[in-house]
Amino acid sequence: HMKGAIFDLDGVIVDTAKYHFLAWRELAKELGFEFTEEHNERLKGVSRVESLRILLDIGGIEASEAEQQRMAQEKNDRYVQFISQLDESELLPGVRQYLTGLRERGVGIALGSASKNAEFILERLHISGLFDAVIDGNKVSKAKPDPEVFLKGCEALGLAPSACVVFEDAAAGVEAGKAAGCSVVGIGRPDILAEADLVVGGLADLVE
Ligand code: B16
Ligand code: MG
Repeated sequence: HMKGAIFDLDGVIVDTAKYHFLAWRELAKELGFEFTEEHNERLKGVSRVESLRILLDIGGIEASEAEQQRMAQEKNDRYVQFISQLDESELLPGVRQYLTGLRERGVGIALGSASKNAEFILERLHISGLFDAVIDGNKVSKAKPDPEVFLKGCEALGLAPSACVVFEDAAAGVEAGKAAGCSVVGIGRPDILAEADLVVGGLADLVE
């Protein structure tokens, strides 16, 4: 019986991956190499600094700590420009209906995202009010697949992990949810999310 629900952001609530991609691709272009959508798959659910490390590795580029900080900042500035344009129309199908239904049933709702821009994105999408707690990249020190983000989500909801369900689109996130002791619903491809207890195409599939 589900008492709490913890949602990943990118890929579950909204497709921000396309904006991360555009911002990273611009940076790669400046550095003199092409960054493809296939490369971008490797960055999903991964933190900003780790994403940069992967990108530099793809480009075969070495950069000092200070240069890396500048690059991450530059990428984020571009990304923030894109997400400043977000509105409700970019909510993935079924999100508002599913979360509203959970609230009506008294289920606690939390966000569990790696993004440091999560609060801003929820505001842009006009869904901040649907969340009882927001655990994001500013509140965790260990990235998924470490369970920290979801353990903190359960704690913020005042619930045991066994009473909570995690909704995730990335393999590392599914792993993190299981490691926290939660049930996990995978959003996306069953072959990639094999560890999940259930896999659906999107939250729309769960709306009654
Ligand atoms: P930021 P999630 C993740 O969001 C994205 O999937 C990943 O591509 C991004 O690098 C990460 O957030 C950090 O985002 O640069 O905004 O702090 O899937 O954990 O909601
Ligand atoms: Mg995600």
